[in-house]
Amino acid sequence: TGASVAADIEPSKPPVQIEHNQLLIDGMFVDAASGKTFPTNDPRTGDTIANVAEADVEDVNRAVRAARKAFDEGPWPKMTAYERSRIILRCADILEKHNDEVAAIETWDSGKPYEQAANVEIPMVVRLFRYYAGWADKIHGLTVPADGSYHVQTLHEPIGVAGQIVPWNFPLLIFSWKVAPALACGNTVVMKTAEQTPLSAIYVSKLFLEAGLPPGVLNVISGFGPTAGAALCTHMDVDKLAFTGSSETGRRVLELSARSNLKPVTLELGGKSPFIVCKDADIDAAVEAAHSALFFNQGQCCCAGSRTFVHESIYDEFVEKAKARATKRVVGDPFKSGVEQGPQIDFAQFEKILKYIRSGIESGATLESGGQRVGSKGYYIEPTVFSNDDMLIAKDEIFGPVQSILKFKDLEEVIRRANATHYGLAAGVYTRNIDTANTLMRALRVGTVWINCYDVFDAAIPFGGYKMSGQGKVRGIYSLRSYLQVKASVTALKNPAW
Ligand code: TXE
Repeated sequence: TGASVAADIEPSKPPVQIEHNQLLIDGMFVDAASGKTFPTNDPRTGDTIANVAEADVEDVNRAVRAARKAFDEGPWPKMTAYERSRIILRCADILEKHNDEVAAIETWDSGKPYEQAANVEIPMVVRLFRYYAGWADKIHGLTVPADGSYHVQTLHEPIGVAGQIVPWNFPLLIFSWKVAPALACGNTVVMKTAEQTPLSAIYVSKLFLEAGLPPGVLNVISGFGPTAGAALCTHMDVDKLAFTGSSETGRRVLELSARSNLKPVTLELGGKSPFIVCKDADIDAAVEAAHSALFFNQGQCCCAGSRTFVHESIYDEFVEKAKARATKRVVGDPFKSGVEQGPQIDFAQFEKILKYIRSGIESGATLESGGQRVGSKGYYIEPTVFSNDDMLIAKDEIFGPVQSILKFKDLEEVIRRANATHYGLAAGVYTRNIDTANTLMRALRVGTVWINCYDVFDAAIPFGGYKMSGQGKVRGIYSLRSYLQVKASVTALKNPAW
């Protein structure tokens, strides 16, 4: 067992300095009203990178006031859509210029491979802002042919102040999924970052101010869920909430909305996504895709392909190859070139994952490879593969580098088992048969089906869960819907003949 790792991973010095650690409220960087700070840690060592301002109710109130003012008095929703579009494009341009620094901050704070942050994630954030900048001046309503002597039209208007709460697995990417469509539609934003990863959003919000984003339009606060997060959810002046995180906290966010002003809520929650390998699949391609579907980002993906279903006729060969691939996975300091897997985000996640691994072993699943921590420092875990398991580890969201490979006999059975979960975020299908692909694509109750590919993310492709994986969509045209109100305007006609 074991991955290709150095026994102890010496952390390299990150190629960036942390200069910003405050809250952005009304275009100014300020300390928390209480003066409190909290440490954000380096997952490679557990050491503190920086102390950042800890927002609480009073800071949320200040941020919402600023966002409210920028919405009600302008300039944001009042300027022309074209001007808004140009400012958002300038934000994308300035971010692109600082790609490598932002990627380094992201890696330092989250433990994800620097090459992944610098070559994939930050460029995707830039692309996303450009995509939504393009929408800003293409949002318009309809004229409606109603009965009677009336002129009827619909106006698509921004909702107002959007409260947004993001997790730590893709700190800036998920920030962009929420901030970009909200701004494009003319809303103003109060964004609460995850307590594990506050640094990249603070840095980027500074860049956005330089790009000309007016004060109050985007306010960024760092702090904890039950304090700052809950204050945002219950605020009577917040008009809309968007949340990404665990299903449990998503439920809490809905409750808090219900108890306050019934603000509409979009949720992007957890998953236990099936990855189905049919008997006629290209096995080597499927092994590689299933591997990366699960292990990408240290297994910390809401859409991780965490139940690998393989047809019985190719099961043994698949397991052997999946195990060989996992054993070759390069685990190490995420700043080092060629490293595929860094540490898990924090001690709590690290412990949770090791507990699930122990539970897999105890409940009789076959441990094919991995299963241990790596080194003695930080939160590194071996890429772990289980076979013959239909236990707890194949049901709960583990959110770590643990692949469960399950055996199936026929399509009907795999459809039933794939759908037998409260989650419904995504699915992968590997087959060379178009009919099999179509059957699975239509039968799976999930928000995204990837056929002979996985984790294809694009600014234009909508993403969001069925069932308890969420409500509403991020990205693409569908996300605009959750940031717009529809007003019907009915005017009586004086002279119906015309
Ligand atoms: O999530 P939380 P945690 C899953 C994954 C992981 C588990 C726990 O299985 O192991 O969730 O992670 C804020 N009111 N996912 O504890 O609590 C919090 O501050 C308002 C899946 O980190 O959901 C943070 O900003 N906000 C997931 C955000 O919610 C509250 C990504 C997410 O934290 C709050 C992350 C409250 N009462 C974890 N409590 C995905 N879908 O990708 C917390 N928060």
